[in-house]
Amino acid sequence: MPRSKIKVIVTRRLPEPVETRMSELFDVELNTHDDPMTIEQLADAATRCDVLVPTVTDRIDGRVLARASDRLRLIAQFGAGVDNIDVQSAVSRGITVTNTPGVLTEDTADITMALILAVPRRIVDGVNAIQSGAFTGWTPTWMLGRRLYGKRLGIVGMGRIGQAVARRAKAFGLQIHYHNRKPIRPQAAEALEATYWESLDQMLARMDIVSINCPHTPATFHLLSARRIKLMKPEAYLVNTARGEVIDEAAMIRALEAGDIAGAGLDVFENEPNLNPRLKALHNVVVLPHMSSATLEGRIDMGEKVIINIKTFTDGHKPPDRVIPAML
Ligand code: 8YV
Repeated sequence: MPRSKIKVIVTRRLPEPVETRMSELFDVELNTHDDPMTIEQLADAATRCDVLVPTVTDRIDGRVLARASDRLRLIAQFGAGVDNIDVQSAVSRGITVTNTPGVLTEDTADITMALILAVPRRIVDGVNAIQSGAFTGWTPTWMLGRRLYGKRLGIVGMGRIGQAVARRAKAFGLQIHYHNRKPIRPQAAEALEATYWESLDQMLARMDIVSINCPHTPATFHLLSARRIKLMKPEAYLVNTARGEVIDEAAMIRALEAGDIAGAGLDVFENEPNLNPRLKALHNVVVLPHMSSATLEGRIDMGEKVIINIKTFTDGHKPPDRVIPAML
């Protein structure tokens, strides 16, 4: 691919240094208004570029890919998760897909830990009490939450982010348990004093806090099903900074309303950006607007990764962050 002719379409606004660098390197079309693209606009973009740079808000499904021209060779996702892209269908059309793993690990783990703290320790309740004027003085029985120290944290998905959560949680005195497709390296497990559960069901039944840190794939859709949520202890908390689709949201809301679980800290939802209003009404739930990886540094690093993936690909090499369908 001759470099001067590489046409790149970016679907959303990216941090200024990233857009500037892309403009220097490629014939780039930016979305200066930052309006999410419709299916029609995405399909049109797929006919006009060599490289498409989408984000989580763009659904690159079979319909869009069916209309892509042969010119489209690379989809360089700005994001770690690729569940918005039909990767199988892209790859079968000879389109390479890349993502940006690794650079949002620590930021995402920070917000996960913040939610693990916020829900049992009622941090948002406390802020609300101040703002509504309900704080009329300290009493021994007011604002009681639940202690973290010594409790069991069950991490579902012990990849980079899961392990980064585990490192933080261990420092807070939580006992680390995890469920994963396979156990992590023995040295890593030893350092974290982490217990591997082959059976997710058995782990869920014994945890005080469950944190979802696995990607959303066909295999993890509603992994926390109504049946599995029922296995959790009534005093357990659920935290999700991965993807809303990993939890059966309706079943989780029912469990929260019925007191079958004690609370939830959620950064992601099944039908973003639409939030089920019942979630907002629950006092034992802290909701955030999909912001776990939202740091300036992280977004710039993500942009760097996208640029490296595009450059290596267009220079005729395998880009470092290729997404292989068999790995999903
Ligand atoms: C990103 C995310 O902001 O990268 C991911 O998988 O969930 C987010 O934190 C978003 O995906 C950008 O596309």
